[in-house]
Amino acid sequence: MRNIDSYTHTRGESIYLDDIPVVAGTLYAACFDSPVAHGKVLSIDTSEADKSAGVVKVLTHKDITGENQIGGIIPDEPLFADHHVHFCGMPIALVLAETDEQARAAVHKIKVEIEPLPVITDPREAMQKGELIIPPRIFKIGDIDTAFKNCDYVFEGKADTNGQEHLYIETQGAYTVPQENGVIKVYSSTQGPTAVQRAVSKVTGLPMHQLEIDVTRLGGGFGGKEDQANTWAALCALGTHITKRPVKYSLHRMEDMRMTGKRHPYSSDFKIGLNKDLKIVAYEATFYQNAGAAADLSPAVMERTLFHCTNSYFIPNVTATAYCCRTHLPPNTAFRGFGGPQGMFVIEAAIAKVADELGVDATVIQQKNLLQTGDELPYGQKVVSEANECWDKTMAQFDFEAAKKAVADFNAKNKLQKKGIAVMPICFGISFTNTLMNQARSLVHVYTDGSVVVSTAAIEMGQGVNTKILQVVAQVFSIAPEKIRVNSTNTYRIANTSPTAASAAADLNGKATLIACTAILERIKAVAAVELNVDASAIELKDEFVFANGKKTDWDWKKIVLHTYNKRVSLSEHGHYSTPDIHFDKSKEKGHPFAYHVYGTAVITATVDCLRGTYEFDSVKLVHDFGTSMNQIIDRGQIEGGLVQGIGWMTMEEVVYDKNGKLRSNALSTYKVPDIYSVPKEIDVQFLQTQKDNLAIFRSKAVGEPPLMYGIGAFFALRNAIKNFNASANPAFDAPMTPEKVLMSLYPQKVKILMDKKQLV
Ligand code: MTE
Ligand code: LUZ
Ligand code: MOS
Repeated sequence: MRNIDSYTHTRGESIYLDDIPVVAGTLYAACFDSPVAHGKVLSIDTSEADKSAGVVKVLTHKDITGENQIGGIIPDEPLFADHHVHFCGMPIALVLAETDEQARAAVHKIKVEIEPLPVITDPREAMQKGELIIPPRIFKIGDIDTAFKNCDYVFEGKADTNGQEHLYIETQGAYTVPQENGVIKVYSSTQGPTAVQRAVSKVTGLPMHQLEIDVTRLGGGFGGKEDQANTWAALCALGTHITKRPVKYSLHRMEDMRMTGKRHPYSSDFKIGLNKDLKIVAYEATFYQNAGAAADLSPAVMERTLFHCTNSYFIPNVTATAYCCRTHLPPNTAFRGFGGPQGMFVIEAAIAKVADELGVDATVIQQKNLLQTGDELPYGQKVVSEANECWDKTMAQFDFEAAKKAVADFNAKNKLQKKGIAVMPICFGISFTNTLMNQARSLVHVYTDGSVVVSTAAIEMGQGVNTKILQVVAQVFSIAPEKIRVNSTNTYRIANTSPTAASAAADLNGKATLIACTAILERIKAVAAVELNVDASAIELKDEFVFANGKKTDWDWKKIVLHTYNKRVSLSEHGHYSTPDIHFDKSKEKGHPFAYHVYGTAVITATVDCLRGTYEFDSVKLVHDFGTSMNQIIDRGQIEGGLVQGIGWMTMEEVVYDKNGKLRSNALSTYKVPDIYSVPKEIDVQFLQTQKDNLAIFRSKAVGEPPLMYGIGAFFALRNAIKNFNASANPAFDAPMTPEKVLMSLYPQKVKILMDKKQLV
């Protein structure tokens, strides 16, 4: 089935936040944000702005009617700077004016005096200065000290990954409209309506029931709107609460890039030990996470790094330590993979290091250490593994040996172009690592004409979750998709929602919808059974007809639905689902936090232009574990999109903050994301259809985040191509591998000469 949004998307008729028709009297908001990363606020002068044309009010921390606090996990993040600023882009004042232009013009008239304080942008420096947001966490299995002593090979190294801008096509924003009795309706471009509701409640001082959050869809979130949509909603709602007028704020791209956090950069150290058979026996990793100026979701992201520090390998002795380091960057936040990719990059770097040192193929080491069913991960969960199935199918399906030979043949024939090939296996845990978040609700109404409306907590952000929810309804009732509408996500219909995140939205909300629909169906069947004088177990609904004992009756869907209503039997249900059997004990760092894991293996081939340092990806061929895919069109789209996003992170996307904490890559002219020309020339996605897990909806498996991690293979394919050009090259494990870095890595001797002469810095 095609994505149900494809018709309005292609016609430009889909409604995003900025498309909502504005109510008369709407005010427009614009932020004055800190130009300084760290400093003491000496004065805020809004007098000129107050007098500016069209300005109704300028808000600062003094105007907050509730608490000046939007921290989600830890209350450490003021909405407005009060006495200090902690990052460039931190809101200091909000102008409310009759038009967008007037609001933005007035922002320039605000004068703020800030006394600069020392700025930290590097997580290792933050750690040395004791700037930790939470105490370090350590995941441990076995005993590395003894294990390292008995290893035949031990290698150490450093591996760094940079941030990543979410670059959702729709920027952040909110629109708040006053209702009667002080209620505020909040339209928000958020993945987490309840997080918005809580933040607005805290900042305004209004109870949660006075706040209706409504979300039709997002033009992309990718984690960037899991927590960070709260700011704009809180700002607008405060404006509405104070002025009693609607307030709208839709960020400009540069505001969005400057003021919001990104994927966390990490700097990490590793030590890896193997025996003669190339079995990894011991692994030690230390992660320095660049959290930015406030906690935001960093502690949870850091936890997921630890959960994924061994990727899809079994390692009996592991100690992994992570530090959540406070710096003066905008608070970094969720981004597809949520810390997992950062952890997985380091183990892949460690394996590449071993390969370099021993002169063996990294793939040999990868393959020998893949997880088997029953293996225990460092956090105590024993896995049901598809790692070997995915690997073996990849090798066979794509004839890896022939591909390797083709690369070698090409390299033998070409001097200035070199190819590299790498294999990237993935293993990603599905469930929120915070167990309590693994719950969802779904509200289903069947109307007397047989049409159905369903509401859940799931936010549609392009990933197709609404289509999957609709498929659940269609399948349970056995009715046509045209009879079903998926409603907007609204906190008056569905309360206490978990964000649409952790790839679990279709699982959790799909299951809740299954429960709700099944309950209604059972009631309809009972009514039909009486009418047809058979046992309820003999009734079936199929293709919009009632079947009794396998025989089609003349009761169609519409007739039986109306009859159920006439019998005063409820055609509505509120279903609740919570993932069974998951738990995690933080005091021991052990448990069974994930419902299941998703696996896959990709082969990535790159060609490097060794004169220019530019590159192309010839192909990415992969076998992915979809469980039993519910929707192959959507799932394929998720694989392709996630993969390209991962390649972008690993290769061309370069977030640059200067040492004063100012974002230099602050627009699309200085921040390069993959476009259609940088997509691999061939992407071949093969489905490993398994049936093992029933913890996801209809035995499918979550698909949203895992494919991003195939992109890590792009880094290693490039690195291999560089080494195929210059065997003495030793490119650092420092992503992204931009063309500049490739060029420098190709000619280390020349770079050294230039550096010595100070012609290159
Ligand atoms: N796909 C699109 N098109 N747009 C998005 O914003 N977000 C990703 C992924 N795929 C995203 C996307 C992220 S970060 C997550 S967690 C999942 O979708 C969330 O949706 P799901 O739980 O329904 O998979
Ligand atoms: N958000 C969250 C997430 O709060 N907990 C998680 O485990 C998670 N995982 C991935 C993405 N977002
Ligand atoms: Mo996705 S990072 O869980 O929003």
